[in-house]
Amino acid sequence: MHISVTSILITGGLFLMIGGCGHYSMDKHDAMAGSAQVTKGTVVTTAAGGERNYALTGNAAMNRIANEKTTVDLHVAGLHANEKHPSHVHNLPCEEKGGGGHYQHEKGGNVNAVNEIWLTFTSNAAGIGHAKSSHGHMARPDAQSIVIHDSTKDKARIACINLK
Ligand SMILES: [Cu+2]
Repeated sequence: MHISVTSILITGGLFLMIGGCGHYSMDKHDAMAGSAQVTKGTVVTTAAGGERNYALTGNAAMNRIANEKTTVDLHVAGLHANEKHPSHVHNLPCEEKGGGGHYQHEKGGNVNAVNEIWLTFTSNAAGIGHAKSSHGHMARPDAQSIVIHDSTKDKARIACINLK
């Protein structure tokens, strides 16, 4: 009984999507049909990072997936060996207030890796860092950048990635 009701709902939903998408652009159609929406960017060393002699490279991508899921991947090279770098999705573009504050699923909620999208990593012996984060929420448009902080106590913003 439960299954048949579900299939009716799914079937009805598909017809609505097909009907509603017919004359939209490909991108809109894909979004409505549930394909991942990808925003991505390359690592840019900030002025503060440059002052500390970092010349970082790398990239990141955020995937907003149907059924309220978000995954983020980060790759960075040019770091010192074996250092822990706090990294997070931030809520402004890199050019505005250095990326602003942390993006939060529930605004004003907990400051942790559940309510925020953290990509904190420890670099390997070659100074390369990777991080992956998966969340059961669809990130809002204000998930706009990723900030990589220094391993030092001041957590200076050494790199930023605009997700577009
Ligand atoms: Cu941060």
